[in-house]
Amino acid sequence: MRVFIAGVDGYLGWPLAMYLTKRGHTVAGADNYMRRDWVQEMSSQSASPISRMTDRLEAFRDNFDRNMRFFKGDLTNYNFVENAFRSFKPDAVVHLGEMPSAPYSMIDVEHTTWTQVNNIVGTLNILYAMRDICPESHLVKLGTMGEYGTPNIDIPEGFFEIEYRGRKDRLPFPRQAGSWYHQTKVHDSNNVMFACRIWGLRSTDIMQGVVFGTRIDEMGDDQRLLTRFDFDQCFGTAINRFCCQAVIGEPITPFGKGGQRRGFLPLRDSMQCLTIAVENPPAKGEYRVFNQFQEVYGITELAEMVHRVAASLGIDSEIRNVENPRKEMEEHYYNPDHRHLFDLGYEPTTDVESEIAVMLNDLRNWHDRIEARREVLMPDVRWDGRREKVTYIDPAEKRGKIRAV
Ligand code: USQ
Repeated sequence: MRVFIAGVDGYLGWPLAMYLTKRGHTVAGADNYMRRDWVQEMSSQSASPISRMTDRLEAFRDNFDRNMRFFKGDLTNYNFVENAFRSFKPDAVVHLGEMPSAPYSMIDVEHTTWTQVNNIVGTLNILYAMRDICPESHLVKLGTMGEYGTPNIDIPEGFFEIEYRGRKDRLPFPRQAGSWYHQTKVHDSNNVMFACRIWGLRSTDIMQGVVFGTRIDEMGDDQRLLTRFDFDQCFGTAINRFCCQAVIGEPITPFGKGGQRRGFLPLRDSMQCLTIAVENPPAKGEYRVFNQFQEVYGITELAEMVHRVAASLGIDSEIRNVENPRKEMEEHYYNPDHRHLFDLGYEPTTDVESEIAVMLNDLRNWHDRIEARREVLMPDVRWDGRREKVTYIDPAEKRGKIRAV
């Protein structure tokens, strides 16, 4: 298949290009390197030393014996998207090209409005270009489990049967996102669903959980193929940050009570799941939703797991809860379905504990790069609009709170 990856320079996009190529697909990618700029704006850098795109493409050729076509440009520019699709003629478009950080979107009005315009306009441009240039192609759109929020009932995969005043229907499950960023994914979902209905496009909307991990096997030992790995408050996800904290001897920081539950997925399994979606397109006009995660864990459980695995590798770490800069439920019910991908053959390749060991070993090699930006670990972007570093919760208070969970 000819697969176009929007956002090919990112944490998921770059490894996905390799993973798909290894499976015989022809891959092209687009990016405008914004992720590199955002992380720099946070005064941070990738823990893994990533290469420039020209070096990445050369390494790609050396390792896979094929060229990957690369289009540099901005998805909010319709002409760019149209020309890229005309020239590459994709069978599938994997859309990873959005601003992915909840805290970044909460900084101030400029960051909020920019995030909303960037994400929503980029997706609309892709939908229009698909309609006009490749209407038979399949859009694999990266959404987020965060679209659903944390309702006090089970979460189905996108739709549920509901009976109301004696009548029944199959309707989209309510979305209650927790940040302006997560809201952009909700708006995208509505727009993609509408485009499938009116234009007969086909799409898989992926509600992905929190991804973690430093590598996939396809990278081999070639350092030029490394994907990025962020640990700052905006672009680092929970376990990734916890591992970096452990490696440089900073406390591991569950926010608030640490009873938040989320679906988690190793990077390797994210690649496998996105590929399953690409290789099993829905029918024309169909809009389907996959909940994409391996297992649900509580944040404290994960912090304890990182602490335990680190100890087994001779790394001494401590867990210290900090004030929660977000407005979110810190104890809640969470039981999302995730059957579709398993039905299509998803087989988890690793368990969280083993993957954490792999990560810690990699991160030890990049110790100095994390150490050099140690100050970016403590968050100061708060959901109430204040920009003020959080502080550690008093240990006695913390113990009381954890017992209550
Ligand atoms: N958290 C901590 N301590 C930290 C960092 C995070 O306790 O140092 C907590 C947060 O409060 C939250 C949970 O961990 O309850 C997850 O936070 P996160 O920063 O790992 O993930 P999130 O902001 O939800 O966003 C990430 C990706 C985003 C994706 C989302 C999937 O950045 O692109 O959409 O995961 S999900 O979480 O299912 O919405």
